[in-house]
Amino acid sequence: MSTTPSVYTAYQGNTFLFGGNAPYVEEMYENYLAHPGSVPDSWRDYFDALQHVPASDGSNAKDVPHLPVVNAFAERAKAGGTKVVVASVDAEMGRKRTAVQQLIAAYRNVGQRWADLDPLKRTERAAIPDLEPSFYGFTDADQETVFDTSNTFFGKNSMSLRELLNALRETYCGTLGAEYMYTSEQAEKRWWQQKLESIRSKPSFSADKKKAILERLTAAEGLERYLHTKYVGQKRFSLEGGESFIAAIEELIQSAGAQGVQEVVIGMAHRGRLNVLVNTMRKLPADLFAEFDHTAPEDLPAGDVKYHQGFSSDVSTPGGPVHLSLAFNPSHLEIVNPVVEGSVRARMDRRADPLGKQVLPVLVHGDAAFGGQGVNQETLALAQTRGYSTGGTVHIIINNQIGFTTSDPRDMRSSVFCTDIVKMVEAPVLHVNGDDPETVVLAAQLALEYRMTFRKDVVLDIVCFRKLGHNEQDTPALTQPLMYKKIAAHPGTRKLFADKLATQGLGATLGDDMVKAYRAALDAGKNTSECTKKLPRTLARVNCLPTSWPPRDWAPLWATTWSKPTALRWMRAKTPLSRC
Ligand SMILES: Cc1ncc(C[n+]2csc(CCOP(=O)(O)OP(=O)(O)O)c2C)c(N)n1
Repeated sequence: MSTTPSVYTAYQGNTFLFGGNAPYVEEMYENYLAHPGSVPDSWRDYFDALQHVPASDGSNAKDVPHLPVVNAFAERAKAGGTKVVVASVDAEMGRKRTAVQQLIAAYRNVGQRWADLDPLKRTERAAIPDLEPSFYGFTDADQETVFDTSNTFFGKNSMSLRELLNALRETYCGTLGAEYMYTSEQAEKRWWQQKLESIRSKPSFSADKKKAILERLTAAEGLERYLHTKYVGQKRFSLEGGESFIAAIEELIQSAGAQGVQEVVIGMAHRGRLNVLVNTMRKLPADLFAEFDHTAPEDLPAGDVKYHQGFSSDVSTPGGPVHLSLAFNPSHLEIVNPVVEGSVRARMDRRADPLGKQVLPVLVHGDAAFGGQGVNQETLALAQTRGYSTGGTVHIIINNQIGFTTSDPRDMRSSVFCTDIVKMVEAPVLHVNGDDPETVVLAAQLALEYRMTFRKDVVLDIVCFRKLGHNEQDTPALTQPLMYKKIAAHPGTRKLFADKLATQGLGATLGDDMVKAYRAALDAGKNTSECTKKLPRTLARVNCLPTSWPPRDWAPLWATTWSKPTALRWMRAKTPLSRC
């Protein structure tokens, strides 16, 4: 084949096509020419591209499979016709090599459906035929056969079928189930394969990091339990069962700060909001308690106002202080999301930061609301547009597997995952078992790294459970007796993780000591870690204007009047705002 210099240059790095791999690639090319669908997607894309390279005689002639031609000569030779010598083609071995590539592709494509994601283990997982070697005709006799694995990132160019299967199952079917193969960007697919396969989707954190994760879980659980006993029956939309979320968002903010992000704008609904206020944004517990006690300087009206207020603070990160803004939100689930995106875009424009290197939107969703509210599809549709892009949003789903009182997957939605709407923009999704907090934190790191590298949306789906009712006035054991029987028997994510660290020798009393320390801090109305700067309460303030920014001329708007009373006056009338 003759190639133009640019094509030659493009293929120059493909050394994997040569040497010992050449016969294998040739066989796969034969298969492709006969049945394009029989080879893995990545190879099909590659061979498709070859079809546009002109033939060596400059004509438009297309390649045809050689194997039938070779076989025809062999048949003629056997029949005593023309005497020819043919190369021995081990067709069965060739078929197996192709099958191994199909097996690898199957794990990358649908491994997440067999992943160990549900802490409650509520349903039997349906078998997935294409993840089984027998589907491709492999038997036990093939387990020790060594195949080429240079197309993977397991660190070996060849592995036995047994070794390869273990690696694939660890990477794609453990407590992290990744979905990324639907992206049309080859570079992104390879990026995910490299990230996941090179570590087999397993975190390897230091003892201090593990302790820090346990501390966040302790804070998350500790606040909920404290409020539960102190303000009996008052609504707080408990996060219990989903404590890993607090570890994940902390990781996101700390890593974002380390990578140069200066502002994080968060949109979220009721679930876990008080926890984010105190444990993530470092609102003083004493201020929160004052709201429950109705002794706050700004007495809040009845209803769910605590769950609608915004907040701002600056928290310390390895890269310096990061400004956090939690957007005010109404009861209408998910509707705050485009507002957050608009706020982020405005901050990017003001900072002259067109790629969103300094400002990060984080949207926190419920599993039922995420796919159910069309505003998410509309917001996703704007995600990569020139006028509205925010350089990629990190979405976190607190997937407690229930929406109010609907918990049976057959009644909840028609798609496999609650995140499936993001496939409209090919956003990758990391589903992760909330009972494995270290992997949740690893997934948060990967999600952020993807967002900072490719400037696109990414989803972290934390599969967890809801320990209590929808709110504290709901008795879920009546409406979901089976689910809540399992939940009642669950010791709690914090306890499981504390026990795990104890068995690793990190301290038999570590967990209990942290519980006591957190409780003592709450008794004193304090946080266990302070923010660097407390900003005026309830003011979702936009600060840090660069001095170069020209002052806006507001004079033409001075005469503007409103015919209706303002929201503030309406709030002061103590009208309950919602039932949420
Ligand atoms: C647009 C809208 N529809 C319905 C409701 C009523 N509502 C409040 S919470 C809720 C269930 C939400 O479930 P999920 O998204 O899974 O979040 P969770 O409460 O389980 O964290 C519903 C239907 C609402 N507040 N807003």
